[in-house]
Amino acid sequence: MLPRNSHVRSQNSSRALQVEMDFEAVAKYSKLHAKPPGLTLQYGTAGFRTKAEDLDHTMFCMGLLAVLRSKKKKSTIGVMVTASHNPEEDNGVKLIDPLGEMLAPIWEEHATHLANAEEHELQGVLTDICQKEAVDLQQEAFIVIGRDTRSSSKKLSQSVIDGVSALGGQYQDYGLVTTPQLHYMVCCRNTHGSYGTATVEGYYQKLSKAFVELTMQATSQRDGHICLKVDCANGIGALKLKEMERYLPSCFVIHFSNDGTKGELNHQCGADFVKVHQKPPVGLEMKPGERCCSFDGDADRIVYYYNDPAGHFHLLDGDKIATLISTFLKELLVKAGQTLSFAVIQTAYANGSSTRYLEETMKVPVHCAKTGVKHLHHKAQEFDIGVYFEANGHGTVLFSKAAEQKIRYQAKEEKNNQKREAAKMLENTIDLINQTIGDAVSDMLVIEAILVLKNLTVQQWDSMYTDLPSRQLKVKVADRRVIDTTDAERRAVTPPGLQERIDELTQRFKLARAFVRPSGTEDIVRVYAEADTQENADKLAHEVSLAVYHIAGGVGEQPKAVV
Ligand code: 16G
Ligand code: MG
Repeated sequence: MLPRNSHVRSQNSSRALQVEMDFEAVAKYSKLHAKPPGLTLQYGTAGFRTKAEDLDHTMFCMGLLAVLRSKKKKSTIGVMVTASHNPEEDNGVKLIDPLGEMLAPIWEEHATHLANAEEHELQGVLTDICQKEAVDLQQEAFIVIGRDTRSSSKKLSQSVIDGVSALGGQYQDYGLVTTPQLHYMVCCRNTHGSYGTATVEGYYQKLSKAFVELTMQATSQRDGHICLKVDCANGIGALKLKEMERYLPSCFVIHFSNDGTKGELNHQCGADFVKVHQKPPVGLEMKPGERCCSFDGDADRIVYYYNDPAGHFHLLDGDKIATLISTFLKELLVKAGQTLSFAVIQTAYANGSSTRYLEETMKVPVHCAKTGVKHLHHKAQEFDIGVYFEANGHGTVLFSKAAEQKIRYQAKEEKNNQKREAAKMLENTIDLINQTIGDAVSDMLVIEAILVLKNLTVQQWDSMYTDLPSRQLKVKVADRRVIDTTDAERRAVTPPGLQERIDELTQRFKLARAFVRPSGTEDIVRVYAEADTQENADKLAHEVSLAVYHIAGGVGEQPKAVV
């Protein structure tokens, strides 16, 4: 219950806030970043995302909000300007919390509130956030800002800076960086350097040192060099991987495709394109057996692939990556004699074969989380070692503080040579992986190191298990919120009758599974289906799409069969 004088108190504190917050500056700057009439946006799974031309005001507001968040947490906060794998004309923004995590959910609500406030409401909303969150306005604020290579990003990041300045925050603009690099900077700054040095050089040095030390322990280095083709989606990953190349051993040969010198960002290339279309990107020539990978537009996702001698395309997605990394870590834990809790976190999109392989062959506990990094990250924190990957190639490994300490201690003090070596490899893996968020560059180095250490070809890695054929489709409905899900999005609770219909359809196929969920980034419903053959997966996906269309208020043309 509220104290009897709470009303009076809040009026007083509101007056005090007005004295301390420079509303005049906010009003002055905000006129320069006017809100487009009628625009309402929601801070979704990965922040705000829409057409770049509509985002100036939202960026300004996120600058303001970052200052309040920084004051509240007494820490550096990050603001990244990117729309990841979306087309060039889109853009987006997300805030990064103190340890490099995604923004806390309650602040996502504040973000939505603030961004949608009309000019005359801005002051009230800011005051309201400060009161609800007990923000100490005397506290200093520090913001780090980064952006991707989109033509709109520079100007939009300036709008963020205006927001930061309007509330008197200090900032450092890191300019062009990958999303995971900015997450890394935030974490470094808030751990006073213990996570690493908060510069791009610091990032390259940390990762390359760990990579060199880890691969040095390889006994059989194939023919001595690592050769990899990388599709950079014509995005920031190209710039940054090129910068990093000189920190890597010369035996690591990278062939760049879609490096931004010719093609358009994310257009027929990049991790999302390759995963969704299950085919190689344009602009990348593949000889049979050649190991290739694709980053997405802001380099926080990666998928691998190759062509077999018969010319068939094989995709190694986030599930295959999680399996490779988990196998490697589990073997090392056994060698080191460490008994740490270990789990893999997937989403409903994980291929059924991967889950079966992890649980039945590798005897690893698997958990299913809702789509979106924050959900997987959160679950992974419950274990000493939590490997999380979305099938789309976004993922990383989290080590608890206690696990990290145990491993580092053993790597130094262990008397038994074999155990000590295993602990050292675990230690290098900890340093190589970007624990703040999925990171295409870091994940790529982890994968390449494992393949060298285990002396595996990409085909051998692929043959760990065989994916069930799958299909993803989109359905347009009048209001996607009519679909509500449960059980980590694997079952629909509304609209009535939809889940029953999906169950009925699924039963008609062998090894089949299907689910639907409203997208968090687009105004559509997503459909996923897998079955024993591609034909059946396609059929099931189509049937389920029709069910969504008819039961959940489909608009436009009825979904067509997959051809
Ligand atoms: C965002 C999420 C990604 C998720 C995707 C799903 C982050 C940083 N990114 O890109 O994890 O897979 O949304 O999109 O959380 P959807 O809701 O449109 O299917
Ligand atoms: Mg991305």
